[in-house]
Amino acid sequence: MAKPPKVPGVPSSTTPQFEEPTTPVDAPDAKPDQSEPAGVTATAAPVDAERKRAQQGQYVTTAQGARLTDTDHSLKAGRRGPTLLQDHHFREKITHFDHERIPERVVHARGAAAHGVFRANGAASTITRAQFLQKGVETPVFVRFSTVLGSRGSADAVRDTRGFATKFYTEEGTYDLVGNNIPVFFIQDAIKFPDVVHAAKPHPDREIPQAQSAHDTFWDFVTLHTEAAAHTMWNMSDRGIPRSFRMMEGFGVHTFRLINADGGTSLVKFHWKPRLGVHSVVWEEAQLINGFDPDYHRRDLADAIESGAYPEWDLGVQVFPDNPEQTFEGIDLLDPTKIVPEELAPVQVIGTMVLNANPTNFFAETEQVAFHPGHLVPGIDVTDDPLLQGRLFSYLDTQITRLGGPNFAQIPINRTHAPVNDMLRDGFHQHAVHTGVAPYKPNSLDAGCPFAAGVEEGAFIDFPVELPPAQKERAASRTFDDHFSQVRLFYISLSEVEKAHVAEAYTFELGKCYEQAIKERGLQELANIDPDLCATVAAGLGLPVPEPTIPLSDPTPSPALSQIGSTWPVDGRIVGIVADDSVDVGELQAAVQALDAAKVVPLVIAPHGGMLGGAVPISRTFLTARSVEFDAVVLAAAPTDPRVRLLVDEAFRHHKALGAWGAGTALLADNTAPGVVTAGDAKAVVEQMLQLLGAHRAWERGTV
Ligand code: HDE
Repeated sequence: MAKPPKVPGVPSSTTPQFEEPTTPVDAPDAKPDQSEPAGVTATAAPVDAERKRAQQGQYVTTAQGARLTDTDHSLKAGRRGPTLLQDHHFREKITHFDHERIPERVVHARGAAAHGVFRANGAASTITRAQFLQKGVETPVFVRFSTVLGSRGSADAVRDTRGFATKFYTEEGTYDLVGNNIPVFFIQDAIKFPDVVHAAKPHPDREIPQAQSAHDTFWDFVTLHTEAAAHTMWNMSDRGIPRSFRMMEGFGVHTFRLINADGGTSLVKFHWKPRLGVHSVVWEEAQLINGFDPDYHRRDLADAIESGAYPEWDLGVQVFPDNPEQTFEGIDLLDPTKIVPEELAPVQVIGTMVLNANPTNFFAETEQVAFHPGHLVPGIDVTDDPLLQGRLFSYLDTQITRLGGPNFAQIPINRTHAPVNDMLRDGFHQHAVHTGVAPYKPNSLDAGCPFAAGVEEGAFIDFPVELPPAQKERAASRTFDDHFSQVRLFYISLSEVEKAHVAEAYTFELGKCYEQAIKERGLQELANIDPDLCATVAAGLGLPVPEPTIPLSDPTPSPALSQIGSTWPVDGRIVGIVADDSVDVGELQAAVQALDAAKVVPLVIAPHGGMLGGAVPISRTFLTARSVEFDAVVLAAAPTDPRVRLLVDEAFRHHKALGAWGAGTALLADNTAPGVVTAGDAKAVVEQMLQLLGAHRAWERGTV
């Protein structure tokens, strides 16, 4: 056969272009900005040697384990001929690829997760017999944070509620606390969930806007259902745009019933309190982040954990007597649009969670994890909140489609750490090889097993709640009728800065609606919450201010609802240091070391990549840096590049701490403004910057 003519530039397929590696190597070391800050002690070994292996072995094989000699060429009838049907490797590889995606979650599709451990302090032992809440017990956990509205590939820093779902792998079975970062919900009955989600998701004709609430159908729904006013107000507040998953509170939302060893019960609401405080970005910053780093929250969580800055939360409960009315101080505990102010019922800490390991594989763990509010353990039970009751059906149902059948509990991330002896059999993706012949009860063939357990054997007992006489009806409790007083309570509890953010958010979102009637209904709702807020938004929209249609309530403010006004640890915060080849490298190193020592991540920004003075690694260039990546900016030089000016202006506008020494001070237009510091040397600047960072932002600057 004649040799094919040589086409210039096209290598022969048999000539290797480079030597392929033939022995497995360890994963590369952490990147400079992910290395462990000095002073942080690892509480668990997150990545063992085995997990560091990029693959499972040395040679590539088929799914059946046959070693392959080539995975780059399909089997063809001649080099230029058609591909043969007999090429099993080709068909296996492509068929598997064709089926790599599973349906995304209908809500909460975009998320990020981490492993960790929960340690109980024993404070709950008088109110619950749950084994994992007894003093000193440590329980492995897996936590998934999420946005609600966006698709899997949507941006992180959108205005939305965040999911905060925790799987406790307890010895008595898996307990899931499937909560949000907002303690109230849009609706009071689960039957409306498809409606609110249809309204909030992208419009069905063009499928826009993605991951946004600033559109007509969302505002149409929430203004027609006044019960949504509370959740909407929380979304319009800074809670809707968190700085980090690590800086969010979590709430169980519903009231749960705890049962102690003596059979005594109490009603509780669960709270996760972040050790780093609750912090948010500002709206303009959020919008920029979504362009410059759509993976902002996912990256932040993974980087913090990889660097050893493990996030921690205290788990707390508000405890209420289990009275027949299920109310506390007049607040209906079964109404998921209501909170109980912490000043009325303090949050009592019952344990602490630390997240100390990133998932090894996103799909296997974060995507396939399946939570369910009905995954309960002895000592924790549900209440009759109609929203929770509906959820108890939905989560099991949804996994059957999403995870391809009824055996999703056998997927590694979903496997309980307790022994399983169910009588569930067969079905798609059955991994268990069940023994025995009698998966039914009672039986006389498998030695009578399994037997039912009693309380002494640690059985889960549905608490025998007594129900008042009732008739079947499709109706809500009359005590669910007050839709406004707590919305006002939330608003008046905020600081002036936070109130201004709320007004801006309503003005932005209603301003994005096309329908005049929807804007007017939005204003009418605000008139029933707070006249000043209503007037500010109306002025922004250029519309008349409506009169309230109900008497305004006069609630006592709850200071716990405001998220500013204190100082918090700065672990894992990111400080950008602007430098160039003119800087004193010794001073620059001093700044880097001082930040490192404070568990803060210093990122040097320079005109070019590589090193400065042969000693300081450059993490970002003027091309790759944008202000939104940094919690604070320090200037060690004053480059004339306009992108540096923009960096400083944006950081200033977003209330971030700014500092400078030496030549860098030339870039600070006003070094007397709040949150702006200058000093003679790097160490002194860093010291003051750390103080400012502890307060999160210099809110008193009074800019946008
Ligand atoms: Fe969910 N919710 N939800 N939800 N929810 C889901 O379950 C649902 C509600 C929450 O990271 C779905 O596995 C109904 C409140 C989180 O995997 C679905 C109602 C709260 C997550 C579902 C609610 C939540 C979900 C979609 C009644 C806070 C993500 C995929 C109105 C307390 C979990 C899935 C994860 C996910 C139904 C309301 C939290 C469809 C019917 C209230 C954190 O089953």
